[in-house]
Amino acid sequence: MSDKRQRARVQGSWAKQLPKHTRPTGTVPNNHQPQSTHSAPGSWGSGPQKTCETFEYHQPTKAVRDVPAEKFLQEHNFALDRKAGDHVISSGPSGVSRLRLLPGFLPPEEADWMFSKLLAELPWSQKTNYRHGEAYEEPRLTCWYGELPYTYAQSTMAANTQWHPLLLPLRDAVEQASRCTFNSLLCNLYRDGHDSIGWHSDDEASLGVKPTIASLSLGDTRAFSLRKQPPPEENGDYTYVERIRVPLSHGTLLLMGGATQDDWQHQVAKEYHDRGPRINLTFRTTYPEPEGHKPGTKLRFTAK
Ligand SMILES: O=C(O)CCC(=O)C(=O)O
Repeated sequence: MSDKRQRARVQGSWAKQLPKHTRPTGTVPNNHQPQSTHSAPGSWGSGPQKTCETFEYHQPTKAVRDVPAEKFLQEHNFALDRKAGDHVISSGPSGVSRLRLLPGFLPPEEADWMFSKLLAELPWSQKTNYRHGEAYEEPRLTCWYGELPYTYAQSTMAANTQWHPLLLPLRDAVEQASRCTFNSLLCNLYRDGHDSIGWHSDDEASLGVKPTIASLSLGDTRAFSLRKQPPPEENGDYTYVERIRVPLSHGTLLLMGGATQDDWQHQVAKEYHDRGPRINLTFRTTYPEPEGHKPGTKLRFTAK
């Protein structure tokens, strides 16, 4: 076998020849020790030996920061401030951010029946969005109800006043529980664990200031994650921000209110094990876009 072919077999044809003298990564040469010029990397005893190298500990120049542990918000988890299901997740200059979790808002049998009807009967379709001028298909199906169109990610869902008859009593029940009124509904269908929604805030100007969003989950449980907006000095780096995870199960209602859309982002990430379909109904209130306003303009920039 030619020398070249043999090397390809042993290393993989993409492998580059190693430079003759490489220093194993992570070794910190002691400045006071002369370096041996006879080093033989990879040798365990035969051939010319290195003089003994020592390691010096250098204090990191930047303070080491801990990444805060993710908090879990569950029915039985009262670690966060709790008052009748209310969790204050932050309070700052933009106000208090609140979540309210109502597991079993729909009893299981009603939720089962509702889920199959909505899965079969809502006009689900896949929306095309734009980011930096490039089109991409949303990794989920959606449909929209409301007297006004809804624009996000540079693509508009047309106004649709033909509410499915099941959705109107459901809206009444959600309004009663939240003591808010909602004139619109964005429905999301996650067909399996590969469907998702990326980090974003529901902060389009058309949703108004400090909106309350009511989100009802049906079908398989998915993890709903929140992360805090970093302070300006972090230049958009989310490494050290607070994070919260809320498993949203069949029949659970989650209310997001106060400054949550100003100070936090949320997502439902892809999962790499089997997940069945899940429907999420997010009741909102929409307002006409302000005059001269580009539809879909965000109060703060985030991509959906
Ligand atoms: O599916 C969910 O729970 C979240 C949906 C969502 O974030 C949205 O519609 O803006």
